[in-house]
Amino acid sequence: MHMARIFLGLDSSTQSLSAVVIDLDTRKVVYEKSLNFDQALPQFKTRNGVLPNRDPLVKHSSPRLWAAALDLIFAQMKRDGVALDKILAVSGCGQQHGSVYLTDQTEAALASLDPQKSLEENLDGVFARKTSPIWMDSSTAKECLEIRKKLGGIKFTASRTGSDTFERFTGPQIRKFCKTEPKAYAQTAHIALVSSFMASLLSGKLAPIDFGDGAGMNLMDIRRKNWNHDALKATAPGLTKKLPPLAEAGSIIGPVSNYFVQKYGLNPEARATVWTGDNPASVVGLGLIKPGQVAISLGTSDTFFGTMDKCQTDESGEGHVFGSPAGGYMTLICFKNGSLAREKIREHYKIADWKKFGELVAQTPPGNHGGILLPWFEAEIVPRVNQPGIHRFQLDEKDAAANCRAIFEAQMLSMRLHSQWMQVAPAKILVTGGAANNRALLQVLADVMNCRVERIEVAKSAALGSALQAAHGWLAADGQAVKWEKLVAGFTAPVPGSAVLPNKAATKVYDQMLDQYAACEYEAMSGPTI
Ligand code: XUL
Repeated sequence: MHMARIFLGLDSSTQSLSAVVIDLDTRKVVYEKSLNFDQALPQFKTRNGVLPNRDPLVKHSSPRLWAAALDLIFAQMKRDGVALDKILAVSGCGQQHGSVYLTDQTEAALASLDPQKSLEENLDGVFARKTSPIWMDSSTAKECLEIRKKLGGIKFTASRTGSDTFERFTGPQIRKFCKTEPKAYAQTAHIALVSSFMASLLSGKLAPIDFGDGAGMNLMDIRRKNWNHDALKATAPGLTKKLPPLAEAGSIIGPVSNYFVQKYGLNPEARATVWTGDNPASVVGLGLIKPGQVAISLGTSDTFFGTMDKCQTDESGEGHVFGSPAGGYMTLICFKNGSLAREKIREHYKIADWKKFGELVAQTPPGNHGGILLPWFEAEIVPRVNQPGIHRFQLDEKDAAANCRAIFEAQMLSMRLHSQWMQVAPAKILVTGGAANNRALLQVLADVMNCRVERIEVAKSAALGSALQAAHGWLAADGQAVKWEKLVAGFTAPVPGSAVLPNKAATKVYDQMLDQYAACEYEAMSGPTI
């Protein structure tokens, strides 16, 4: 009898743990579940997955919470009748940059997880630090400066490690821990990322860190894909011994821990594989496999994802380069003033809804008669703007329609300008997120980027990408290596009929407008708010 080929992908994100089960033969997602940390595990007292802290710059969570959530999601899958005994491999992804500090008792504890106890109980004596700094933490400005200086400035830091130093990145976080809690640092035998910590629980062994999540640490050589000794030295003493090896996402660690077999009926033959970060997993879940493929998420912040075969890094230090689970590289550029900024404009002009917003945009011509609006309601990541401010150039503040067009044109021109360093000319751009439902906005995007745009619906793209990663790793180990493109086909198709094509005349307008926009950015960043 033909055995169904079933794979499990998990996503340990900031606020929840999600599971996606795929059937490779029917090419269907057969199960999806999300477990919200605050609701399911109130004893940890997190708010939106974060522990309360008096210092607004400090954002930590609890590694015990993540372990407890893993127990809960397996119990839930068992209750829901998921065929856990048929799963061939498990992979996953975690919120990037977050770190877990483990004692020298960890290996023994992982190797003998007792199914009679909870995972949390099994981990007594394992944590050298009770809490884990996560990606929302911005308390390491000083450490960022120190590491960047030792590595020779922004350009060198970015070209070696894939990114400039950022406060949320793991290296600066480790340095701060070492400086402020030297005793606990000395007791730390192993440092894991959220992704490798979760993979360690599943495999019952200290798991490697993959090239995707490893690149979010300011510690990995982005080109050679090994630990960069200069970066390690610049960060903290004795780090070489504390980090696990690096490995490809999805590669097999070994069989799943007996704990999950005994307790939840997971297939004893199921393979535990190397996890990655949530953004690298999303790239696979969105179907971005070939070099030059691009997706834009128009969400709370706007995010630009792209794939590259050769490693290009951003000399200005604004964009990040991570390894892609599908081989090659991916970039992530995050624009903080996304839909929240659009919403501020909508509210300011008392526009009833997004449909009306789109109609107003459509009433105005591409290029907006030269009117430009820089919408930095909050300090912006790209370009680096520390001082929030709204800047208008040749734009009448009273003209609601022109302001609606202006904000979105500026956001798209900014994306085009600040993604040029990647040197990729995409054949099409996939768009996701709330604003992707608005055709008038998609037309502006297509025109500014001079590219076909298609909408893609991707709830749980990170967990789906992880399930596909599990399948890829399992097939490769089974001698059935399969091309990524073939693997993702059918799981990640754009919404039929959603294509928007660029308008040649409009594209020409934006080609000319790009320099003017860049000059406005330059002026706004050095000059007064208008
Ligand atoms: C990426 C980043 C976030 C987290 C969210 O650099 O910090 O996207 O990965 O989970």
